Amino acid sequence: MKEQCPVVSTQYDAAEEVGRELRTLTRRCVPTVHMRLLFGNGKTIEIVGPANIVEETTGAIVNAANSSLFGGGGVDGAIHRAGGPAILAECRQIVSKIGRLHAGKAVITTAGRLAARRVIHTVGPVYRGGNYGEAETLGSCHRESVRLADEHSLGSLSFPAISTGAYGYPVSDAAPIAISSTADALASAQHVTKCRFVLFDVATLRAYERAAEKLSNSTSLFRIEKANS
Ligand code: AR6
Repeated sequence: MKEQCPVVSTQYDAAEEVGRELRTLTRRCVPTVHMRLLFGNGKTIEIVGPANIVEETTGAIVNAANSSLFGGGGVDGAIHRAGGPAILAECRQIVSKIGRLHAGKAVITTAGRLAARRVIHTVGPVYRGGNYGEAETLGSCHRESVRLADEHSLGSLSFPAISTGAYGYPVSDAAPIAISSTADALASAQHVTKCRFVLFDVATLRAYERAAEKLSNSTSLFRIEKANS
């Protein structure tokens, strides 16, 4: 009898392990939409997470790049690793034609091996306290990305939390700018009908949810639908 205990416990551990793996897989395949911002014209903004943007199946995913467009860490590194060398090759061609990409601007490339059709590379502002035009530059990243997706007849695109990692932008300040500038650009887009904020961690996710709720109190442009409402 005594000898059976470890066996039972091992089976239990194995079952638990399988359960954990299944939960992880489910999370990976179907990232949760926590909030939908529903616009009068049928367009939507979704707030999603915790999730990995490289798994998105939208028309384009947005890369928080640097001006060299030669790759880096964070979401930039993840996108180049998952998408493969075709993305970097096209970035190099672009830089050889137009030079370094200024903050607030955006360019578009292939998505290589990714499920999304294209990658839009934009350069967010490095946060230096907030008095160096950071808000305007961050807004421009979002507007330019939507405009470029629209120019390429894409119906949807996914954003990470641009500038809030290595570039140091406080997420509580960045989130309202990201959402309101995206909403403005989405309103005038011809082809883009859906934008998703795909957020890597819970703190960033919550900051975006709070920002959306606050914005909804001061605009009639959209109404909010929560996942559990
Ligand atoms: N999916 C979604 N979001 C992610 C992922 C992912 N796979 N990986 C990280 N994030 P950062 P920045 C989140 O540093 O602040 C690079 O080296 C991350 O948790 O990637 O604009 C570039 O080459 C954070 O919330 O971008 C530049 O040099 C957000 O993405 C510089 O970093 C942005 O973090 C750009 O810095």
